[in-house]
Amino acid sequence: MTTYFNSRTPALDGIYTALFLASEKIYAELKKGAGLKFATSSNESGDDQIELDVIADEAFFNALKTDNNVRYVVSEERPGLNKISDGPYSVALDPLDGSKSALVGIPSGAIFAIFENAETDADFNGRNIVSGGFFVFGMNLEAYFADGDKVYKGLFDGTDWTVMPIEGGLPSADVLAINGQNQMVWPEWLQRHYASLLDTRGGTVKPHNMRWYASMVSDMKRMVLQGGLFAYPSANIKGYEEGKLRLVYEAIPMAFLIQAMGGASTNGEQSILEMPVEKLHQKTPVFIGEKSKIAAVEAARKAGPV
Ligand code: P6P
Repeated sequence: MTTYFNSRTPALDGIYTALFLASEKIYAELKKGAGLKFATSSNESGDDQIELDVIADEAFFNALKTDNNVRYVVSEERPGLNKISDGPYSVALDPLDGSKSALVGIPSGAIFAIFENAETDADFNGRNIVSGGFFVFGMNLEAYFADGDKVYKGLFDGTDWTVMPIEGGLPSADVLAINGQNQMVWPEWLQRHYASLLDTRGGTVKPHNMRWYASMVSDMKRMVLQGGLFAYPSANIKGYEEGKLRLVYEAIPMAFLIQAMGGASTNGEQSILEMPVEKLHQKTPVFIGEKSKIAAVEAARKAGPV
């Protein structure tokens, strides 16, 4: 079998090959227009699905279900722990993130995390993750991921993958990726911090450019290439009390990748990789980015309301 990426063990090599092959299948379907049609179903969190959501989930599941190094596959699109074998590794997938963006041509993608010796929901946490990152289904098929503490990017040229290390750590830029829609119902400390990041009247903080793709893989690809701060806070409106993004399927793999580059993450109080996992589909406030920007978020929360 082709090995697309030489990881640290042959078992992990096989899992990467399955993930890369599945991403090629999904990308081919996207190019044929599968990203443009709504499915008649919804996922485990009640989100509407487009046809590509279902295709993507099946592509990854079919690629992994014969791998006897894979113990469980868990997916944002499916309930529970899907037992594959008694192998050492489990794979968590957001098979198509930003699918609504795919409908309007913004790059979507797939987010993956590989965990060691997971047995229950609680084991899919930031201490057990050994690899994590994402594929981008955009102008090209790309991959950005951390394998242990090493970070790589991959490009598929239609036939083969070229995977190379990302050197130099996380870049720095005053860019803020956030959807300001819910700002009136964010906690007061966050409303104040958000205003300080955008203050162009010569405040203490250099004003940030705002960028928001509403596609986490696209916003995080920019983060890998330029730096900055990504935030999806909680908001006390229906359904966002704990935030919108999923801890296991989105926050942990992205935090693992950016922290491997020298960045940091927080839910406002602690690193996302230190958070206990109660339920596979639980949501969390997410702040991921440059260490100094994450420290400023936690300091603003600690300072609380003035
Ligand atoms: P909003 C896409 O639906 C997603 O899960 C992430 O990819 C993205 O960052 C976020 O939700 C966008 O949320 O509220 O801006 O549409």
